[in-house]
Amino acid sequence: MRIHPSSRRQFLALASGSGLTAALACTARAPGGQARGGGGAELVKALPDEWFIRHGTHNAETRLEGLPVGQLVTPIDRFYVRNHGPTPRLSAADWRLEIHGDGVERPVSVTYDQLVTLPSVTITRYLECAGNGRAFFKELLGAAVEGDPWRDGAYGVAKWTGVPLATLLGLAGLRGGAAWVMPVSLDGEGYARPMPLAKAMTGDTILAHRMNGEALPMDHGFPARVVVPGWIGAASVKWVGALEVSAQEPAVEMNTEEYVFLGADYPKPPPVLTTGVVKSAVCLPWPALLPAGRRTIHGLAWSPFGAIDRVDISLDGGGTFTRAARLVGDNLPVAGTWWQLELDATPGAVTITPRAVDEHGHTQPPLSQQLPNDKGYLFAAPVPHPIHFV
Ligand SMILES: Nc1nc2c(c(=O)[nH]1)N[C@H]1C(S)=C(S)[C@@H](COP(=O)(O)O)O[C@H]1N2
Ligand SMILES: [Mo]
Repeated sequence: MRIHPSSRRQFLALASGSGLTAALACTARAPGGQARGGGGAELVKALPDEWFIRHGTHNAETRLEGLPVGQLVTPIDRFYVRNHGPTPRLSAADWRLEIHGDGVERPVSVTYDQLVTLPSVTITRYLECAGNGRAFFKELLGAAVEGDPWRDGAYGVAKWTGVPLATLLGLAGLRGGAAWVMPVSLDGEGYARPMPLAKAMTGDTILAHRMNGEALPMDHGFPARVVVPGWIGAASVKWVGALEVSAQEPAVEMNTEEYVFLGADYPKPPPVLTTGVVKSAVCLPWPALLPAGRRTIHGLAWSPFGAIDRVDISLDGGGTFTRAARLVGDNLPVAGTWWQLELDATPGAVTITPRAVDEHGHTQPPLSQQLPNDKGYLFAAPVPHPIHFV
C-alpha cells in the first residue's frame, strides 16, 4: 500500500499530537497504574470480583449491577472479555495487516501508523457473546448444554473508532469473484471466522483501533480488531493480522464446529450463526436482595436490528406482561438502552421479567418457543430475575 508521502506526514503529525502515544503506553496498565499481565496472567486488565464473574482463566462476565446506571457506553474496565486463549501481547511497531487471497487484485500490507491515519469512523455498537444466557437453557428449560454458564453479562457497548473494511479492501482491489472476507487473528490459536463480502462492505463493519476514545486495550484486540455490528461477538475477531478475501467460503473451526447450531432440532451441515437476538436484562445480582418499599429497578435492552421501541414487564414469571418500563438515556440502534421500573414492593419473593421490542417489531420469543442447541447459543427468551424483598 502507498500513502502519498506528504499527506502521510500530515496524518502522522496529527496522530502524534492527539495523545495517541500516551494512550499506547497505558494499555498494559491496570487502573491503579500497576503493570499487569506479567507472571503468566492470561488477561491483561484487572478483573476485580465486584465487577466480574470469572469463567475459567481467560473469560470474564460483566456484573451488570455494577454498571453506571443510565450510561449506555460500557467503561473499558467493566467490559466483558471472551478469549479462546490468553491475550497475546502484540507490538504496534511490528504489526502488519495483510490483505490478500484469490479475491484481491494485489495483496497489500498496512502498518499501524498507516491504519490509524486512514479515514476512520466512530460508531457506538454492542458486542454480545453467542453464549450469553447459556445458563438459562439449564436453569429455565432443564436442557444440558456444553460451555460456560454465562448469564447476561457477556454484553457491552463501546464507541469504536476504525477504518471501514470496505476502505481497506478497496486498497487491495476486489476481483469479480470475491465473495468472502475472513479476518485472521495473530493470537496463539489463529482464530478466524469468515463473513460474506456484503457484510464486510457494510459501512459500519470496521477494523477498530480505538475503543471509547483510547487505543484498543490488549484484551479487546490491540492493535486492531474487527467489529461486525449486529452479529454474534465471535465474528468480531481480535488481534487481526490479515483479511483473507476468497471466492469460496473458507471452512474453519469457528464456522464448522463452533458458533453453529448443533442438536436434534437442527439440520446437517449445521447452520452457521450470524445475527444476534433481541435481549433484555435486569441489572441486579442473582438473586437480588432488596429492602421492601418504593424501589426503582434498572435494566438494559438491546437489538441487533435497530433501536429499542419498548420494554414490557411481567411480574408473574413471564405469563402476562402488564407493565411498561421507562426508557432512560441514549437509545441507540445496535447498541441498546437503559430502562427503569418503579415498584411498590412488599416483603417476599418476586420475579421481574423484561421483554424488549425493537423499532422494527422484533421481540423476544416466549420460553415455550426457545429451542435448545447443544452448545447453548443465542438464548433469546425473556428471563425471570428473582428478587427477594425484605
Ligand atoms: N482472536 C480472537 N478473536 C475473538 C475471540 C477470540 O477468542 N480470539 N473471541 C470472540 C468472541 S467469542 C467474542 S464474544 C468477542 C469478545 O470480545 P471482547 O473480549 O472484546 O468482549 O471476541 C471475539 N473475537
Ligand atoms: Mo463469544
